Amino acid sequence: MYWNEKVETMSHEELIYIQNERLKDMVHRLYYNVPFYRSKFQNLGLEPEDIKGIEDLSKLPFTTKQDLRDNYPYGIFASPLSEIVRIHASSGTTGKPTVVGYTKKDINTWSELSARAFVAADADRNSVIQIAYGYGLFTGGLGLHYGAEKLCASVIPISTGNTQRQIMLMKDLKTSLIACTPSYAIYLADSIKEQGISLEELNLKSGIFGAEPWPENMRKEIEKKLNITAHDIYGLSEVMGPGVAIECNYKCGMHIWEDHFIPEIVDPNTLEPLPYGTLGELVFTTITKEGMPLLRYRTRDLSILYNETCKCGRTHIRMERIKGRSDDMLIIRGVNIFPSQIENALLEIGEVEPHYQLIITRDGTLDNLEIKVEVTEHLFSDKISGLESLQKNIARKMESALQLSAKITLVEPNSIPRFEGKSKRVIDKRNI
Ligand code: DLL
Repeated sequence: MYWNEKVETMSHEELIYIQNERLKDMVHRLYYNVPFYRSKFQNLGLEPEDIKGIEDLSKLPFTTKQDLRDNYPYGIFASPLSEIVRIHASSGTTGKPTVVGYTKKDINTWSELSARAFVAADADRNSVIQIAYGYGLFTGGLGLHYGAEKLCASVIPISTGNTQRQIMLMKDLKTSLIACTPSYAIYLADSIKEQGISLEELNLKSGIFGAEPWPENMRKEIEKKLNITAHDIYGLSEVMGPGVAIECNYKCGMHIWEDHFIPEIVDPNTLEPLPYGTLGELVFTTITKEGMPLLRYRTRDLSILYNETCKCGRTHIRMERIKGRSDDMLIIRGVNIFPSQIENALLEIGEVEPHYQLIITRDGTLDNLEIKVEVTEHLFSDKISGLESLQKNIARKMESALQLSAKITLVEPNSIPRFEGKSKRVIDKRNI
């Protein structure tokens, strides 16, 4: 089943034709509307007319998260604010978030792509879809919500948290598709079992899970524990949020909607494009977005592209599940965290050394973050009450900087092991 059969199964030649035309339009639009891109072009001695189609893609400049940060908040927008109807934000590398804006047309496209994702996961207008991704600045909730409504399914916009209520509504309202992070899916499954609810009492058939990495054995576990078929869904706020790519029932990679995005795999060190079938960094060029189109956006996600046609009939290229990152971003309980955000927050607090260590563990299915922080010599010899209030202060600041609660452990000066002068910042014990 398809949501948009004509587009989802169109021939490679047709797709390439569409990409060529859209790319040329996009390049013109960015050159004339976004000073940031115009100066990038000028620095490369590139004119919009030099781009005749996707064979010229590698001539185009890359865009990085740092570029978004340097142009915070609206510098990369290609539409005036009067045309922007929605703003989302994701973690930046330091204090400020990465801001993205969508026009009415962008929201329509996003809804179309989310609807395609739901249908790929066997949903239709008779489905009851429980969206347990966060609604808010995070793109998961609202992004999928609009797609589910477009499909005319019945949507339960429950957002995250309150597992008791999630389970009660799932049972009473006969949810047939659940959308949440894979780790929460396992937590839900375990909680359902603990409550003595049998799977026969539920109407669950499938789920779409993403926003964080999850290995194949986790899919098996979710499918078994919930008796559903589990689909991987990928996306990122900068490009479009969920709806960039989804697995079909053959689960041999996620189809990237190539009528809207041109993917590439590049070597993260040399930035040279790599052939299909090779592991490298995923890069996206958006070819229809109006609000904040991006040329060759470096996702920092490591994956592989496969261009052989899939048995499902969809012709759009497939990406392998995310294999890791080419930077130090961590995803903890579905929240993206950069160690530099923690460093920044600590520097603002003072009284502590900028030496810290992040210890991430998985307790059953949920992630825990412990931040060990070295305090100054002077403070360490201070009264216990002083240390306690510092610890509380750090915990509060971290929660507001990261949008995630962390256990704060204050440690003696010089107690975090140093390697070549630097402390080992991250100890990830989750094994994913
Ligand atoms: O996580 C969008 C999303 C929402 C995707 C709901 C899927 C479902 P950001 O918060 O901007 O957007 O985080 C994007 O999350 O660069 C990846 O590192 C990671 N990520 C997203 N989906 C997957 C996935 C949303 N299926 C960052 N597998 C991306 C592994 C994923 N990592």
